[in-house]
Amino acid sequence: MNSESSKSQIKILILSGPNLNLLGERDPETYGDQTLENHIETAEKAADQKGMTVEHLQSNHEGELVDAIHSARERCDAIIINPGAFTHYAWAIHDALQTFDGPVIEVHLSNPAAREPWRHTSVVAPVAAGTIAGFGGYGYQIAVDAVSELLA
Ligand code: CA2
Repeated sequence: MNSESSKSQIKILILSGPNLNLLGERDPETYGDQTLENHIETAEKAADQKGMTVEHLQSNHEGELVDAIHSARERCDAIIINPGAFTHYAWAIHDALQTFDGPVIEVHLSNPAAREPWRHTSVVAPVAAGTIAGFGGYGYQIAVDAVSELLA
């Protein structure tokens, strides 16, 4: 039973960009040993505790993520997005997110600011309410809590 039934209709779209489907298989020193499914379960549990629901799409294709953002305009209240490497150059994702009325939370497992210089720029950050980076899968829980606060 949800603890805050008044929020039962809030739906969060979680988007995962390219290569995140490989989590748990490679690079555990950078991205941890959890799978993407584990992270989505974390988000689902956090959302359920707040009376919210989650849907998730992972795609390696920029246009598919853009289409999902367009579709969310009619159906979802917030977007949590880890755009993967699209973070750093995908202006079509920036533009699509700008058309979305609800809060957008940018999540990164690693801390791109502490990595190679080309990761220091995010084209998503200017259209996000905020960015959570460097906390691994815990970032998804923080992001769900942030959505709850922003929509309260
Ligand atoms: O830290 C993050 O969450 C990133 O969004 C991950 C992206 C990277 O390009 C961003 O700069 C920061 C890369 C995702 C690739 O995921 C992999 C997972 C397993 C093995 C290899 C790559």
